[in-house]
Amino acid sequence: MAKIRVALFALVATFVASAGIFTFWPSNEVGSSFTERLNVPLEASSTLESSTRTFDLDLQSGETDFGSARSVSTWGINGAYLGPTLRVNKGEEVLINVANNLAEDTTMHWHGLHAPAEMDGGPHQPIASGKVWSPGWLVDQRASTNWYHPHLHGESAAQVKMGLVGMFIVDDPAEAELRLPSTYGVDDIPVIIHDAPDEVSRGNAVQEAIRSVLQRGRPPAVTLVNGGRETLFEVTSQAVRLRLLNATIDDHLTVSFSDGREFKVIASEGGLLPKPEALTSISLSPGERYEVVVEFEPNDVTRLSLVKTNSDNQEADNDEELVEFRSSDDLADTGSVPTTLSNTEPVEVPSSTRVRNFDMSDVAINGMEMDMMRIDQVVAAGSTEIWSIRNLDRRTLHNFHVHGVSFTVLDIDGREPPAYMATQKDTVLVPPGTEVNLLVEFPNVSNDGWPYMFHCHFLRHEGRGMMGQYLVVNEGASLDPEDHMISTMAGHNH
Ligand SMILES: [Cu+2]
Repeated sequence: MAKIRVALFALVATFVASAGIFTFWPSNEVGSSFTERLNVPLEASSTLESSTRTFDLDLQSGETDFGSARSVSTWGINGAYLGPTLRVNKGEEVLINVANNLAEDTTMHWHGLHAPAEMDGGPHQPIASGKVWSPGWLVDQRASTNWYHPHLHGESAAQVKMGLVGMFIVDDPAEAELRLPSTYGVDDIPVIIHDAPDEVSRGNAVQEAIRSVLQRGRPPAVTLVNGGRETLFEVTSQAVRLRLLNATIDDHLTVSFSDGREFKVIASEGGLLPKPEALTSISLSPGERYEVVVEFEPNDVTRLSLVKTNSDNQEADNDEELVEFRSSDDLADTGSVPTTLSNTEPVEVPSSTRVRNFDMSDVAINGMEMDMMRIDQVVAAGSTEIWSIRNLDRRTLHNFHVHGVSFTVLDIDGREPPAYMATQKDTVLVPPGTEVNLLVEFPNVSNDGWPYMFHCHFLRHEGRGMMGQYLVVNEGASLDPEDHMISTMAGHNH
């Protein structure tokens, strides 16, 4: 082994000397230089019958050409790669028929949606190959940008990478009244930032050998936006709303524009902020979403730039530009972003609020790795608690995602978070050595027997065990996990 390493180092040294380190792969592996159009996922078709909106999703395998010489095998929803954008109105019942036409079992989780635990699509709702799963619920939450992806225990990272990712947008009248840019695909566009399938990132055999020495088996992910790399978006309006989603497996992203221009953050994961906040860059850990509005002059050009840091807190050796925005000479007037976006009540925390502690370290939470059959926490329906999350690791990045709820970030190491990060989130970064306190409002509806997940959304960690389960039970019922069972233990078959 040592001899092989020496030989490979020699090989690497030769390449470094001749080609300049890191620059020769894998960015040339995947298509173009800002000439191909940015793909905008289609809006999923649906039928509306007596206030039930029904979608049909077909999970399938296929082949996708990422612009290099060969096509690679990919998975998609209603297509070969990625999925259509689901769109529902607050107050509608949604019914989603998810047909698993893959050769493997999977699940489909509605990340950010306040669905009943039994409909949540977590590890307890597997969809066997060849089967259809049809969850339904009343959509009772604010306008917001959410997403859907598989959550099969131990397999989330791999299945997300294959392409099972789509956006899930909730609309409501209050948001519509603001007249924000909202013409889908024209001035309101999903920006799904995600990893290309491993087959693309791996590159050729020589690159693979070099990588295995330099990066100890950690494949550098090729990052795509809506399935493409270095694509072009032709701007036809004075302002464009970008719905940013970090759907990568393991990268903390900092997004900005190549010319440093300012943009306005208008919404976080759970919907509109109280007021817009002007920034020149914004960070998203895996699973996080922000909506931003960026303005253009006629004949204007800028690029969406990314800086990536992986969960080992190593910054990738690049400052990638992924989408070019190029405006025409005659831009539609989109009006300006209102100075007030929503009326969010200031948060009051009663001193009697129950506090639960979650210590994250390595791939465990409170020293325990995920056990499908173990209930970790029990909360009362309609209650509010403080969840205190600590990252005990000295170097590793973690984040914390809670299913079924939105939370307020009370403080990060005792300091107030920036306003855009404070309210209505469902995923938050917990940097090494940091304590983040969340005020979590639990669903009013109990779902005893069916747990919700909480976990690190760096999916490499989640897959190795950094996840736990909580039950929402009727007010007054025992909050002792020992007094409850998971439905699968009671013989439910699903
Ligand atoms: Cu983690």
